Amino acid sequence: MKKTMDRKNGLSRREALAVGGAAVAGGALLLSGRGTAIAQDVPGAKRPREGTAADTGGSNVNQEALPPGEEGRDYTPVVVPNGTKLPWKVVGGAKVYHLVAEEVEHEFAPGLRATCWGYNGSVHGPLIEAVEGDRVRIFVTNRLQAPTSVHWHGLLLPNGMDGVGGLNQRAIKPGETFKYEFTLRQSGTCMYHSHHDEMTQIGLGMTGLFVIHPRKRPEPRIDRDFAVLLHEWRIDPGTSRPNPNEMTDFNILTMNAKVFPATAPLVVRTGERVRVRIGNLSPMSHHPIHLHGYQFLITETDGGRLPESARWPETTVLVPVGSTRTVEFVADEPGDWALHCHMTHHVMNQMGHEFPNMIGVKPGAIDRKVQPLLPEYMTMGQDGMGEMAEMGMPVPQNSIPMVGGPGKHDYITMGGMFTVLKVRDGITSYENPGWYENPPGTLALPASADDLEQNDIRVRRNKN
Ligand SMILES: [Cu+2]
Repeated sequence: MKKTMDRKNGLSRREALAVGGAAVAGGALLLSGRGTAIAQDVPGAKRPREGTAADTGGSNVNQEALPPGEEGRDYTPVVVPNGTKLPWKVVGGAKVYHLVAEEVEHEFAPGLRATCWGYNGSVHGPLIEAVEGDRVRIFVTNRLQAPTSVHWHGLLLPNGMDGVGGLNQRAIKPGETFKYEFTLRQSGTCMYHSHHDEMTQIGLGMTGLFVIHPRKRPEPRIDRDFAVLLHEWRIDPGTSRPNPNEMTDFNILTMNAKVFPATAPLVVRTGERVRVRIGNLSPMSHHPIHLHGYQFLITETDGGRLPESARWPETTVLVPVGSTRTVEFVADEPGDWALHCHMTHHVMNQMGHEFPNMIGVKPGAIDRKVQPLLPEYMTMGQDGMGEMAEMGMPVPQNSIPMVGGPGKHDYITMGGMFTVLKVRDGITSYENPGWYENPPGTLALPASADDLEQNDIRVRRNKN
C-alpha cells in the first residue's frame, strides 16, 4: 500500500488525518462510492501514485491497474458527431493505442477545405476512450515536418508522462515514435493536445478528447453520451491553410471541426437520459454553449464529477479555453432543438466579420450611381446578412456562405458553432431522422386578420 497523503497537495497533515480511513485505504477506496465522495470534498486526497517499486517499465502492468474495461459491460460508448475514435488492442493487460501526428486535408463544410495538422488522418484527433483503472500505453508517431509532443490534459499521471516539450520530455522529432504509459486513476472528460509550439500546432488542429468512464457504472445510466470539441480558425477565402498566427479575428468556428450546416445532429429518442461533454481547445475564445428547449445540469468539469449538491441548472454553459464541461438532462420534449455558441460572431462563417456595416442603407441611389461604372455592382447587407446567404451569393474560391443552410420552414441563418439536438418518439435508429413535424397547433404561424381583431392588436404598416 502506498502512502497517498504525504504529498503537499494543498492538504496539511492534520487535514489529511481528518479524512481518516480514506487516506489510509488510498487506492483501494478509489473505486468505491465512498472514496469518490471523499475525493470530491478534498481534491487530491486520493491519488495513488505510480512509483518505481511497482513500475518496472517495459510492458509490466502497474499494480494499481485493473483488467481492461470493456465496452457494453463497463460503459456505454461515447458518440462523437462527425468524429472518430482511436482503436485499441490489449497487450500484456494494457490498452495499446497509436496516435500519428500528421498533415490532414480537412473539409469544414462542402466548399471549404484546408490543410490542417491532426492525428490519424483526422481533425481533430480521434477521441480516446478508456475506463478508470485501465493501464494505457499510447504510442505517438510524428509524421510532421516539425517536432511535437502530446500533453494529456486533465489526466493525473507521473510527471514524465505529462508531455510538455522541454519540461517533461524532449520533443518527438519528425519520424520518431514515443511511448507514453500510465494507469488511469480518475474518470471524466479530459483532452489531449500538442504541447510543443502550441500556438502553431493547436492552432492547426492538433487536439482531441480523452474520455475515461468510471469503473463502476453510475445510476441512473446515461443512454446517449455525446462528445463535442470546440475550436476556432482563421482561414482567409482563397487560401489553403489556417493561419495559426491569428490572435483575435477568427472566421471559422467549429464543433468537432465542422461548421453548420455540416455539423451532424445529436439524435435522441424521447425519454432518454442524455449527456453532452463539451471540450474547448480553441486558441483564444471561451464559448457559452446554449441548448434550446431544456434545462440541463452541469455535472462535470475536467476536474471530475461534481457532487450532487454542487450541480446547478442552466441553459447555457460557458466552456473556457482549456476546459471541459459536461451537462446532463432527460430528453422529454421532442423536436429539433438548437445547440450553439451564443457569441453571435461564432455562429457565422467567413466574411461576416470584415463586412462594412450597411444596415439601414437605401441602396437604390448608390446602385444607380455606381452601375454605369460597374454594371455588376449591387449594394449588399442593408438588411443584414441573412438575405445575402439565402440568395446564394457567389463566394470566392475555398470559402463558404456567411451563414446557414435550408431548414424545414425557411432558410436557417446560422453557421459556425451551431448544431441540432433531434429528439424523436419511438425511433429505433439514430440515423438523422430529418426535420421535425410539429403537431397541429404547436407551430408559430402568421396571425390571421381574425386573430388580430379578436385580440385587439393594431398593426401599423412598415415604412417604405
Ligand atoms: Cu463561441
